[in-house]
Amino acid sequence: GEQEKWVLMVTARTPTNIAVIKYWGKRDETLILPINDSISVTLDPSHLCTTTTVSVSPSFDQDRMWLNGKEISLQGGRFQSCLREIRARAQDVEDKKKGVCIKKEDWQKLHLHIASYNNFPTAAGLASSAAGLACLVFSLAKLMNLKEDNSQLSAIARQGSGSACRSLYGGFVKWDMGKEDNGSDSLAIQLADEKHWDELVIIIAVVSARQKETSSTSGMRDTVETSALIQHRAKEVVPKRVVQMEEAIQNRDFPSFARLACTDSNQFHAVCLDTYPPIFYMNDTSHRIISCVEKWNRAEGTPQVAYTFDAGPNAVMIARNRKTAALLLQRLLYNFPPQSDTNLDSYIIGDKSI
Ligand code: 2P0
Repeated sequence: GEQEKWVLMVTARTPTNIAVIKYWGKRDETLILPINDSISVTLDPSHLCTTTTVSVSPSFDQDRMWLNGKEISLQGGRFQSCLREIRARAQDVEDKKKGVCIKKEDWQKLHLHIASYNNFPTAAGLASSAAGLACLVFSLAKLMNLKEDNSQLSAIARQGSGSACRSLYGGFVKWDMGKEDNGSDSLAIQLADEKHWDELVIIIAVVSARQKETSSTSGMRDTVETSALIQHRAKEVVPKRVVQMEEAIQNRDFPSFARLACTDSNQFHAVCLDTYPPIFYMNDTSHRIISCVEKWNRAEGTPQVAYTFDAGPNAVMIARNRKTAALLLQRLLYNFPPQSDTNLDSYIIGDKSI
C-alpha cells in the first residue's frame, strides 16, 4: 500500500586517520579493547575517505550492504555488533514531508540498505576499515536519531574496527584504552581540532597498492601471543609517549612531534619483527624512504618531515609546512623516479582536516 513506499536516507563522508602513536594489540578481541592508548591525525575528507548512504524502508526485507558497488555480507560479528548497538539506542524519527513516523521500537523490525564507497580503490592497506566503519556508525546514528555524542559513537565504531573510533573526530584524536571490562570508557577524544596545527601537510607515498599479506587483526593477535617486547611497549613506552605527544601537539612542537611519531612507527615494526613467525610490513622501498627522510632531517639540524608506516609498505610523511612538503616531493621524485624499478605507485597529498 501507500505506506510501504517510503524510503528515508542519510549520506555521510568520513576521512581515514593515520596513527602517530600506534595501536597494536588487544586485551579483548570481541569488544576490541586495546592494550595501549593511541593518537592519530584525521585526514582531509577530500583524500582517502568513505562515503556511505544508509536507507530504511518497510519494503526492505533484510539488511544488505554494498561496498564500491558490490554486495558484501553483513554476517560478520563486527557488523552485527555495530548494528545491534545502534538499534538499541535508536530514537523516534518523524519526517512530516514524507508522512513517515518511526517509533524507536520499530527499528528492531525495519531493515537497512547500506551503500559505501571508498575514494581510494587502488591503495590497499591505507586504513580503509577505519573510515568505513566510522562512516557506517555515524550515518546510521543520524538516520536513527541517536542522542549519543561523537565520543559515545566512537565506542560503537570501535567494535567494528579499533582504529575506526579515531575517525569520528577531525584534527588530532586520542583513543583512550579505558579501564572497564565492558569497553564503555574505551573511546576517542579530540585533542585539538583541524585548525589547531594547519601548516602540517601529509604526503602518502603508495609503495605498493597490493593487498597486504597479514591482516592487522591476526597480526596483532600473533604479536600479543608471541612477542616479549610488546608488553614493554604497551606498559612502559607508550604511556610516556602519549603524554609527550599530547604536549607536542598542544605546543605545535614539530621536532618533538616528529621524533615521537618516527620512533613509535619504528617500534611498532620492531614488535612485528619480534612476533613469531615474524611479520614484515615494510619492504626495501619503505626502508629507503626512511633513510632518505632521516638523512635530510639530520642535514637540516632539526626535523623537517616525520614518517610513519602502518600494516603495509606505504609511507605516510608529515611535513612541517607547505614549503617543506614541496621540497620533500622533489626529493622523493628524484630518489624514486616514476617508471623505474624503484618507482612508487603514486603519491597522495593532503592536509589534515575535519
Ligand atoms: C593504528 N593499525 O593505530 C594501527 C597501526 C595498523 C598499524 O589500527 O582488528 O584495522 O579492526 O581493531 O583497526 C589497524 O588495525 O584492527 C591499525 P582491528 P585495525 O592505526
